[in-house]
Amino acid sequence: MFDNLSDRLQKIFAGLTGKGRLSEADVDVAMREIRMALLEADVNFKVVKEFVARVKERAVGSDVMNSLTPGQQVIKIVLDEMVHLLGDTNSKLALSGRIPNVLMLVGLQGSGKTTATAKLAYLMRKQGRRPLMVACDVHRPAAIDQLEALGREMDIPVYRGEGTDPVAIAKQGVRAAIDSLRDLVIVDTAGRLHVDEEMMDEAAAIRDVVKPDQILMVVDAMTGQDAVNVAAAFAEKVNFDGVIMSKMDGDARGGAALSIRQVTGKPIKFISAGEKPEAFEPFHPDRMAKRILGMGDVVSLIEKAQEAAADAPMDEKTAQRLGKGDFTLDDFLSQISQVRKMGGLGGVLKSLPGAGKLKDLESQVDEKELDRTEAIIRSMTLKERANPKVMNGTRRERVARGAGVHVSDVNRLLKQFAETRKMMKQLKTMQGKGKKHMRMPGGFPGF
Ligand SMILES: Nc1nc2c(ncn2[C@@H]2O[C@H](COP(=O)(O)OP(=O)(O)OP(=O)(O)O)[C@@H](O)[C@H]2O)c(=O)[nH]1
Ligand SMILES: [Mg+2]
Repeated sequence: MFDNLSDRLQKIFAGLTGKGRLSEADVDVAMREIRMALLEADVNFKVVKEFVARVKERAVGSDVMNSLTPGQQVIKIVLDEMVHLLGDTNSKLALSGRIPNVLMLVGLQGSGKTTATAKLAYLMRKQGRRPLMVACDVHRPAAIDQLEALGREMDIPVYRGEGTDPVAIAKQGVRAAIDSLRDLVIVDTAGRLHVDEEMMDEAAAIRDVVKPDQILMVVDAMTGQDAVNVAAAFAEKVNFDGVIMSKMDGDARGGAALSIRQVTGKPIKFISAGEKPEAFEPFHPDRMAKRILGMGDVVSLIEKAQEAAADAPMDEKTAQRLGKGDFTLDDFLSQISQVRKMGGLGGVLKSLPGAGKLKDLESQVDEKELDRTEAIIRSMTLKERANPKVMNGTRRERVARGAGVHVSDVNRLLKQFAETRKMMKQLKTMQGKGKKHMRMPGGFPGF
């Protein structure tokens, strides 16, 4: 699911993070692309418009953090706003203390109500509840058999009642739950192809007799915008408390999931993604946003970078020195410890977009190299670290002995350092001549 949207967003982000610096024009281009990607994913037009406006406002006005590149900063803002779009907090089911609690599922025909009734019962039983499912879909006799079959499979009882009055069946169902010491009733209702008066009235009548703790609207994620319109109609007529997004395993473009909260004001509470009873889980906006951004753990990397920066804020003098492209082996050392705080090189690499697709990433990353580099720098005196030019043959041998490495390792590090420093200086000179850009944080090439 969301594959297309994820791919598009990842490409946009790759363009951003690939740049050392971002101009306002870069941000504009990225915003336009994000807007297109969301519209093509069938996200509601108004929702997209507001989303892009908020991201842009924050991206342009934000204070750039030392440890984040401007590209990462924009991604972080997009993530925050996407979490907001999806509903901010985890939407736990609020159940009262009464026994039995009653949940009622509504939705269009084929949206996945009966399947979700069974999966929800299964999940609640895992949480220690004793559910009874009540089959109130009298319009399609096969629907009751379907629920019974699911109940047998999971070993959860189903109440099917007598007659053809769904309101009476619902009422008897709650009674049956009390008699058989069940503490949770889940009512499956009938769907229609379109929202119509009769269907709404029936749902409202069932609601009025069973007084559910929560009415959950089942929405087929694959139907996109239509689903959102249907939900809006339900919200007005029957009202409901939350949404179960079904068929998230299909090729849902994401439009329904991303729009429904903003359009109806109702949170997504569960997502259903497959035929198996286990394929049903509480909805976490933050996890979903990260999944949509398709960035592995890049987000947690950004969060760690923020923490690391908060731990070791750069002092003004260092910032100025680095701003001139002038840095020492001690700076190198502190950069290494930042990388370590972020889970080492392997952690950093694995978190980068697309890195998940690389095989044997682990073996390509030499964590030991970091250890060696750190040991070498620590074996040098402060004077040597500040001015590596004094490192003659004897000093190099002494440092190699101290760090437990070969002299060739010391030579390589010093050479690498000299090159990096030269490159930094060149970069800074070029920057000085270039036009004015958004401020960007320092950061060493090679890390
Ligand atoms: N792949 C997939 N299929 C699902 C999911 N949920 C439901 N389905 C399928 O969608 C079809 C309709 O599901 P039902 O649970 O019968 O839908 P309903 O809303 O009860 O339908 P009516 O009772 O006719 O209104 C069935 O074939 C289900 O197997 C899901 O999360 N993923
Ligand atoms: Mg059904």
